[in-house]
Amino acid sequence: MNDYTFIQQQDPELYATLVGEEERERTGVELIPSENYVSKAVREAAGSVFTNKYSEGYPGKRYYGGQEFTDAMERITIDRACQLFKAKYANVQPLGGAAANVAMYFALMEPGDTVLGMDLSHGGHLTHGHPTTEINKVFNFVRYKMKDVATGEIDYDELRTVALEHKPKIILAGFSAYSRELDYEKMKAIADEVGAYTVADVAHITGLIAAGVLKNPFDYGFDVMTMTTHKSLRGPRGGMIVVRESEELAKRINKAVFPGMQGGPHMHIVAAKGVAFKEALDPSFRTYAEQIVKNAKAMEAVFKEHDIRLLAGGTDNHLLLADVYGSLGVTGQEAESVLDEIGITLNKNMIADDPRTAMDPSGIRFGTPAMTTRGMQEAEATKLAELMVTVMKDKDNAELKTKLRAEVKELCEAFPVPDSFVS
Ligand code: DSN
Repeated sequence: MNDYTFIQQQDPELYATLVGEEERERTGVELIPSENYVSKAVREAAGSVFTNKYSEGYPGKRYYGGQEFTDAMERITIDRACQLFKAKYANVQPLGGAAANVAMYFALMEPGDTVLGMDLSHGGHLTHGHPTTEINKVFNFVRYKMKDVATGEIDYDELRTVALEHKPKIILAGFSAYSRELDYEKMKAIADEVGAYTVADVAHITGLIAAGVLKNPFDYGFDVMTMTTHKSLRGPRGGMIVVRESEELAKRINKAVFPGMQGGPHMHIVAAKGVAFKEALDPSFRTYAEQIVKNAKAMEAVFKEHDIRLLAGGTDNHLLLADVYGSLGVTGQEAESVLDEIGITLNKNMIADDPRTAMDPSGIRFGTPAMTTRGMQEAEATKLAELMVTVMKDKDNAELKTKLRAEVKELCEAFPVPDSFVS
């Protein structure tokens, strides 16, 4: 069953952890909205000989020799990235989403300049300037929020007022715990009014944008998108920056990534990105992305039936945020733990204006990219949501948990993770 013959022989200690993780992923349902299962082809590329190579620079302009195949491979990956996101330029070297955002900030701004981004407590991300981050010492971050937590509508009037007052260099759209579409057109109009760049951090919704299921910020004139490649896009763990059309911005971004922030790019991961992008360009990927949203809607329906408060009133994308403490008296940590016990993995999460703490908040965040990769559809999404609600309502019932654990295992056996996604 395993691909780890050599590790098994030479390193039994580490091998045991790989076997454990294989088993965990095989027998449990992954509902962390930022996780997914990649194809065997992506894993082959990620474990390939490109890991041996130093390739500082960009195709045709490297600092070391021996780049015939790395150049060809990176060019293929860049071309595919541009096709997926309707971009003219792409930098496929950022090591992750945080690295991509930091490089983007330095490319577009001078220290002390201002970014207007979504408040973390309303769904934004740490790298959008949370006070605990290093980047917060370099740039000035001001924030926008939802106007109405019940609908998720962003307060665009307030966003404009803050923009006029603080004159940000960047208006940053994007989130890691928000379930509605954004009005990119309005944000772009406000950015034009104050002379700001428009950047969308689309890390969570990359796959949905690439498939055309959610709006592409570039269709509304946004300048840049930053992202990760391992979430709904179903690629290897890594980051990327794409530029709609400005060569000047693309050059500044390339300089900021290397030599500005990073050393040798991880060429095995760049190759794996290329493989994943080809999969995402296949027409079957659109069907997958549509199903992600249908499955999230099916889960939404169950939570609503049980009167469990959903932040933003529901979802337009792949994720949901539920106020389990307010609705069921179960904390986010308790919910995460009890769901873990029955083989459903998700994460506790702060909700907007949460009275509790980050380590034991009021909410849970869950989503459908990974379960949809296994071929699960609305019936399975509904069943999973019902299992979740049942166990959260009776979290100390050991007999019930044993029964539900068996049901989750059975579901997983019926929907194994496929090796390949292209026919
Ligand atoms: N850690 C990722 C997430 O789960 O949303 C983003 O940073």
